[in-house]
Amino acid sequence: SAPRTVLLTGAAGGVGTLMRELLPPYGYELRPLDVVPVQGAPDAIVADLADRTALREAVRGVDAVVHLAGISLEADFEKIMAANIAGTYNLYEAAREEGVRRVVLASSNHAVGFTRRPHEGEPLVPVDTPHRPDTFYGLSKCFGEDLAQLYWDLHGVETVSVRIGSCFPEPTSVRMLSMWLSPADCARLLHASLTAGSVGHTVVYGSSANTRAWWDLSTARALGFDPQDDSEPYAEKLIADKGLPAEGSADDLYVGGHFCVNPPRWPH
Ligand code: 15L
Repeated sequence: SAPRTVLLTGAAGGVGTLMRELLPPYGYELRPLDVVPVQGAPDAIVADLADRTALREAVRGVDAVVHLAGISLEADFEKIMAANIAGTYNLYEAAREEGVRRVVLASSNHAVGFTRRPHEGEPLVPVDTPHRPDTFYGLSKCFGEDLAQLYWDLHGVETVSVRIGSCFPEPTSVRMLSMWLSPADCARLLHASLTAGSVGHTVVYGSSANTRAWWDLSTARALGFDPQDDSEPYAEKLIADKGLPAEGSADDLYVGGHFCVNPPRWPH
């Protein structure tokens, strides 16, 4: 039966805040969790991913987990290890112990960030391209995907790993014309990931139906995802304002763009 009660980790973050608005209309009852208090959600669980007792309580009785929590940019390895590597392990252990059947995992384009980006006429990047992280952050997403595979093979916990492109209200760079996942399409993709029949461990790219897409969306579409947005209406102005990436620059060469040479740093 379709999942109804869903633990949403990282509920105070960028994507989490958008999804708290956009997922309930699909019929979900969200149980928000974050390491900081969640604005406008006084009942949200405030817990660190290091707190295994709290995580076990948090997953108890939910039908599925949408795991967005963790550090979302590059940081010192120790911080990435605690939040994204050990934290994701702790969450999966809690899910296994409490019999949660499915996790939707926020992976990232940065798990394959050093992959060459296709130019016009070249084939799209397939989901089975080898892991090629561009940062410790991207490496932690590779770990999450492999952990998900292990928990499926060993324990029968299902996961859809979503390699999210750039999920913001609007694209704000030329690179995002290719990577943009509109918030509405993100909700569509999470809904498809939560409701599709047997998924085992499935990896999908998360972007809208962008004219300039680099991704192969076929595995996402196979789950029932039908993206409705396209960044193209933003293209003319963004290109006029910022210019196309210089030939041979990171944005020109790699999926991960500037993360490959000058990754933005987590503030804390
Ligand atoms: C990510 O994985 C980051 O979490 C997000 O902040 C964006 O920078 C995005 O990738 C991106 O590549 O645009």
